[in-house]
Amino acid sequence: MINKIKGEIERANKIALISHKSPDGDSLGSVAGLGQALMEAGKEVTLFTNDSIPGKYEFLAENNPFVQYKKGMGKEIDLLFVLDCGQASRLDYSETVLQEAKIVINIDHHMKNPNFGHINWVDTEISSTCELVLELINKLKLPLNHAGATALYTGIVTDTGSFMYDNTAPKTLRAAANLLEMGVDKDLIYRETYQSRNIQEVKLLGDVLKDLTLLFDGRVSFTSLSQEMLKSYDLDIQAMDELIDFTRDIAGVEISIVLKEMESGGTKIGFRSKSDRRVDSLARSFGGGGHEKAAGATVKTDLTETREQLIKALEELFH
Ligand SMILES: [Mn+2]
Repeated sequence: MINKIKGEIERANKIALISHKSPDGDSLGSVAGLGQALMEAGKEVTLFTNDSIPGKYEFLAENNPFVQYKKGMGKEIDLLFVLDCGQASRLDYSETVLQEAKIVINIDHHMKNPNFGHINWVDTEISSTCELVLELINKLKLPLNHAGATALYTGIVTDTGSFMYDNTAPKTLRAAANLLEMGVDKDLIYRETYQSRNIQEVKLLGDVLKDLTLLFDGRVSFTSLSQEMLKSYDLDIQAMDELIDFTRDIAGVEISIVLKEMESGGTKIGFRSKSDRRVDSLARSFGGGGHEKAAGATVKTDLTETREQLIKALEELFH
């Protein structure tokens, strides 16, 4: 596997990397981390995104030249890395890049990744794509600079819930320690990622929590955000992504669910679990995917209908 990837990197003149829609720290971090290493190695590299970068990750954009992908831009690309992307459809409109680029390497850690690349390195046991990318960089002996190390540390921190989730293995902490030894400013990363909340989000949080419902004897928490609520606080659908962790952390809650109404009228569903009940299979039954304890789906139904369907699915789960 490593040798195959090595051969493709050596052969390629133009390399691009791409993140998934609604990018998180792991998605942007892995693209920037591997991208920086390839740039340091003298390759011509493009860092594609297909969505706006959430405010809390803007600090990554300061040192990494992200470019918004547009149809056709992949035609000149010899080698494309798709990172942290559990399904090709997570690329949204930029899925066309898969046909445009000559060779596609898919590196990921999501369950049931369908191996849509020419080369696929999927490790569902590892904490984050960033940890996997660091392993790749070390094995290929690629040079990692400060910006790249910062990006990888960001992805490891965010995908492990600051080293709190059970995907945090001894080797995850070793990887993080190696990055800190390279001079990564962890305080800056925490401040930007967790301590730079938008005041409008905090105010909306107050409103949303008033309508929080607990179902199944308090084992499931439900919250919904309509477009109207988001707009009245001047926020978009990417906002309030910590709400789901907040409601998961209520005593007795095993699964937290947050519904967000999309501009199109459909619904984005987020799932978190802190028990043995897996949410990845639940997400898959709604056409989505993810990890055992953190997953999501996007559906065409509105908030009310989605909620009804979810309650039916949960009745089976808790039966
Ligand atoms: Mn990830």
